[in-house]
Amino acid sequence: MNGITIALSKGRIFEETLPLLAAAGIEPLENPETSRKLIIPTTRDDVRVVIVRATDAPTYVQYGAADIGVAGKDVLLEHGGDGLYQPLDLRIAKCRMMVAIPAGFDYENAVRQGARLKVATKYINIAREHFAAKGVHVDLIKLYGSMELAPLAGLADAIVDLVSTGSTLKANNLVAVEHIMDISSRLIVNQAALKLKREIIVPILDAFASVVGS
Ligand code: PRT
Ligand code: MG
Repeated sequence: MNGITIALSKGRIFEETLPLLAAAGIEPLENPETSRKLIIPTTRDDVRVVIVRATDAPTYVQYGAADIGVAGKDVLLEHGGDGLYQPLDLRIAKCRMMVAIPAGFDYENAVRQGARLKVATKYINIAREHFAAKGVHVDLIKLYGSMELAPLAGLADAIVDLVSTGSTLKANNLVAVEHIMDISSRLIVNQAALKLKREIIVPILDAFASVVGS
């Protein structure tokens, strides 16, 4: 196609990207929360939005199936970022990557004793680096969701997960014990598309940058 395709996941990323799109004169013509359409036209003939799983956005942009997209830093660190230009921190969908444990588990002591901990997470790369940097021995257990259940069900001693309000941890009697990093979402751009479709992509990038400020 002649125009460009933007990969977005529904939910917080879609919602929080809307004001940025608006600054570039782009308004999606359907709401992905209520529509089942996965390809959404916009008020601009030369721009369409594809709705992808949050973890798939980098893959669509990497292979050029989408020209630009939005992805969390968590997702980008796990993906590796191959073939992606990441020009802008959009400062949206903010949260923190944390280590959390069941209330009452003496994590500090276990670490001090050199115990081998079982840690459940969707974020294997981030967790591996974090514990390696601390010199803590861990067995990582890959999960695809509901990490909070793992310690309660006896699958793991600790989890590595995203926390925003903290209410999910609290509701499951878990406490955050380590802050690994702050997370926000970034604009990702296919490197070939940036060259071939410069005249469309660069003004959108500038419009986003003007909203985000510096
Ligand atoms: O939900 P789904 O399985 O479809 O996919 P997803 O979770 O990958 O997508 P989505 O839309 O939920 O998340 C997209 C991006 O939003 C993530 O990649 C993060 O960069 C960012 N983000 C910001 C968050 C959160 N805040 C967040 N709170 N992603 C997930 N959560 C989850 C967290 O994993 C935990 O289960 O919310 C729960 C904790 O929330 P609080 O408010 O109770 O602390
Ligand atoms: Mg989610």
